Amino acid sequence: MITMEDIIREGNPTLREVAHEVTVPLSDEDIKLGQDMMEFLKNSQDPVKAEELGLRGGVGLAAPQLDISKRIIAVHVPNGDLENPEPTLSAVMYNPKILSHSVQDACLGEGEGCLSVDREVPGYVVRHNKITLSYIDTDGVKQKIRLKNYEAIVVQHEIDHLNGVMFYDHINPENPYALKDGVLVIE
Ligand code: FHF
Ligand code: ZN
Repeated sequence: MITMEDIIREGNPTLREVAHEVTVPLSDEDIKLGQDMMEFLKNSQDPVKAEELGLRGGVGLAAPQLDISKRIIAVHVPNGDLENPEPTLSAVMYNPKILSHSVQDACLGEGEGCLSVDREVPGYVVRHNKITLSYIDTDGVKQKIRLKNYEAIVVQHEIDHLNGVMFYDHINPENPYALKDGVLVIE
């Protein structure tokens, strides 16, 4: 089981590496890693388990955050409705790739945080509002999906980890809340 002790923090050079593609067909080891990453996200969003295990709530996790330099991400985005547990997006993605993106940009009004960053970094993290993405799923099948708004932002945060990029690399150091015209602010 993955816990916070398995997550490396900023300063660890693995977080700045470009991670390696995984081989297809997927190895049993890579399938197991993906399953463990998804279990972490679900546990981290379960108030009882998160408290027991001391987990910080997360909607995404990338293998480099576990000191494993492979192009594997997990995303589990809750829909916000406590009545309906159906997540809006829940997937383990191997070799995810952004094929195209919108001209329009977007950012989270609250800014971003990271499981590998134990401090608050204020400011807007401007990303693409819509992305078309390909990836290999847990069954080894190639998928192609379109994402927008929050789901697209989360996946871009995770793919950044595969390329050694941290969320604060996108923040304007002079004016962290400067925004160009037309950027969608997601509240
Ligand atoms: C998070 N947590 O998941 C943040 C961090 C925008 O690479 O967003 O570092 F638990 C992955 C509902 C809404 C339930 C929000 C992508 C952020 C990715 C993890 N929590 C949440 C929730 C959250 C990072 N990460 C603040 C930990
Ligand atoms: Zn992160």
